This record gives sequence, structure tokens and C-alpha cells, in this order.
Amino acid sequence: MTVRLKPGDALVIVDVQNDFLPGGALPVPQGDEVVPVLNEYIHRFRQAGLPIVATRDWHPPDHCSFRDRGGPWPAHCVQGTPGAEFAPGLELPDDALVVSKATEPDQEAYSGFQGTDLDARLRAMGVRRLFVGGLATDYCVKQTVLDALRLGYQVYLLTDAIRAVDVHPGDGEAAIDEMRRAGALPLTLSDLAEEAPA
Ligand code: VGL
Ligand code: ZN
Repeated sequence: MTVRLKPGDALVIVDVQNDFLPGGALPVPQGDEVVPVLNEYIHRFRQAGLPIVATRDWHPPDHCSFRDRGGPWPAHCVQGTPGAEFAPGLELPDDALVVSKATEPDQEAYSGFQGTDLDARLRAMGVRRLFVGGLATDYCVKQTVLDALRLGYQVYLLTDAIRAVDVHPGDGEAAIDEMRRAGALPLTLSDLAEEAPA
């Protein structure tokens, strides 16, 4: 499959934050491997003059998803802490649109659309096709992709730029199957058409 980037396309980078990388509070196995691949996508979208969105998990210190409040996760991505910062190697452009989610103490939000203005911002820019990668396949990538499809976006899942938590072995593969059944189209860098020479 060859896909040519065009107006109406946007890159959506989900939660590539220190706490989700090896050594972080909630490490995604091989999570760091998405960074160089996403940098190449960033480069391609920039070259094409297309918008780049970065979502971030941005929890208050007493977030309901944390174990000390009975949630499933160790404390992670607490607002303003180093663990919540984007991976230092991620080459986000200065004009990237940053979307913070799960900012309310009593509300979990895996999807970048949940409780944010992401849909309105994308619509205002005329975006119709989303190219989604990041962390983690089986949580925030999955819910962001499923919401995007429900909202009517065409979604390409960047299968070379996602990694899973895999709390249960196979969770990541099951998530990919679920996204595909819902209409997401798998895509890797090699499927992107080279920019036409100027
Ligand atoms: C995520 C677990 C908890 C994610 C966020 O970004 O996939 N996973 N919070
Ligand atoms: Zn979280």
C-alpha cells in the first residue's frame, strides 16, 4: 500500500513520555523504540506542512488510576514532574499541538479525545485523516484510535511506531485486531510515498 500525505492529514503522537519508557514509573517494554520512528514521521509531516499533535497523560498527584487510590497503575505522568515530560529524543516541533488528558483526579481518560478539545481543534484545521502512533498500543493508542473512528476520522495506525504494555501477553496484538476491525488501516513508514521532488 502506498499512501501520499495531503492536506487534511495530521500526525497524532500518543503519550511518548518518560514514565512510559524503560526506567520510567510505568514502563512500556521497548517503548523507547518508537522514538526514532516517530521522528521520521515528524520529519515527513513537517516537510509536507501538515499538523502534528502530541497527547500527554497529565495526571494530578492524587489521580484515581493510581494504586494508592485503588486504581490499576503505579503513580505516573504526574503534572509537572520529569516523568510526565515528553521523551527527550522526540523531535517535536515548537508548533506541535499539545493535548493534556486525564487531568481530573476522579476521571480516567485513555483517549486523547476524552475530556479535551482535540476533536474541535482538528476540525478547525480541516483534518480528516489521522496517522496515530505512540504508547501504549493496548491503552491510550487503542482508545484514541477507536474514538477517532467513532468521530468519523479515517485512521492509519502506525504499526512500526507503537508498543504495548501487555499486562496479559497478547494484549497488544488483540488491541491491534480490535482497531483494525473498527476500521483502522495499518501503515508503516515504507507505505508513505516519498515527497515528490521540488
Ligand atoms: C496509559 C496506562 C495508564 C497510556 C496511560 O498512555 O497508554 N496507560 N495511563
Ligand atoms: Zn495514566
